[in-house]
Amino acid sequence: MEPQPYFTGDYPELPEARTSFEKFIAQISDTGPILILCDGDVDGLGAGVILWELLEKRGVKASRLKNIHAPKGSNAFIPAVRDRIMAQKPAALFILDLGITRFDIAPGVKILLVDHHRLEGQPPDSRVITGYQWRPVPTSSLLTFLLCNGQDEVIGEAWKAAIGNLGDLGPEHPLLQQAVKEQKQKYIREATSLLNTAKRCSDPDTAIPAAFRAFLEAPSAKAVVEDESEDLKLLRHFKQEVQAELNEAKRVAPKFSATEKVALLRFDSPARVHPLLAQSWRGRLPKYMVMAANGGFLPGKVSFSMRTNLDVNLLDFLARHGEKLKGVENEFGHGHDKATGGTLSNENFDRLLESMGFAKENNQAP
Ligand SMILES: [Mn+2]
Repeated sequence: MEPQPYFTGDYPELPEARTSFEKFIAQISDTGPILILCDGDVDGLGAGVILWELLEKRGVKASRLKNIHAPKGSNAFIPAVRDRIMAQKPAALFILDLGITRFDIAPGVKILLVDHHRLEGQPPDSRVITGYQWRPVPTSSLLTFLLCNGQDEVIGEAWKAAIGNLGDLGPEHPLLQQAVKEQKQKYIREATSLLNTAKRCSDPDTAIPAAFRAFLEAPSAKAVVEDESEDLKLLRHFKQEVQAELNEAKRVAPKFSATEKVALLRFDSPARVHPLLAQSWRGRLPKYMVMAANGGFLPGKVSFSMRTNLDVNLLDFLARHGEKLKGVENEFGHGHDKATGGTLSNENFDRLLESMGFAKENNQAP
């Protein structure tokens, strides 16, 4: 997402969204697990820990709360995630920062989705609160914080919202700004970078739960940066891995489409560095859509990210070129107008590149 202009007021949409949020909370039964399924980047983690804190403040026992994530490289809206959810027999399910599709992710369960990506339908009988059409578009962390903080109950967690918001380059907000000042910008930045490692490293299935625990328990941004818990030590190890993988990927030279304004960076890494690589090339190639394509993240697949400074809608662009691909619903072209990506089989990725005007020999990492 683009950095956004300073935002001084509250959203006109917020009162109605808060009413909807409170209605959902009020109808959760007194027993049974409450699941928080959130994205593993800092925006998703921030939203998840703030919601957790609010529920605890409202008297929900921590033993009822469970945090879950989608497996490495996968979308949340898949049968494997549904099976994990249903096995818990939850009283309620929150889905945060994961996009919203019509997939029936938890039949019969009370579901609230909080998000800021483009809406693609919604699960049957679910409740949706999305900021996709709010201006400026809030991140999921900011939106969740605003929903939870109607009565100042999570004001002490504002710094966590600030970290999530920074991770997704969300709009500035006075309450978050204040928290950043109190916590010191330096620690906010370093904590953001460390926690963001969880989804980017080669083993997010281990690292994301560690990051969620560390973030939930941390008394301050400084503690995230300096404390020596096992979870934080693990994250620091992964941070070094991601840095090394990114440095390696940065050595790849771009190739250019014969028919579209697309620059391709094709490489192989076990870490999720393709979004970072696309972002780092976007400013250097302002007249192109940048596509960073990683064949080493998932076996037999290519994971890619697209970013651009051009005045084009990448979601529409991908949808146009993806028309001829088979069996790829849910695997690509989600997210934001200027920041998207996906995962395709090697065969489908070849077809996509061909459609975009790349010769076949470009489809492998150098
Ligand atoms: Mn987000």
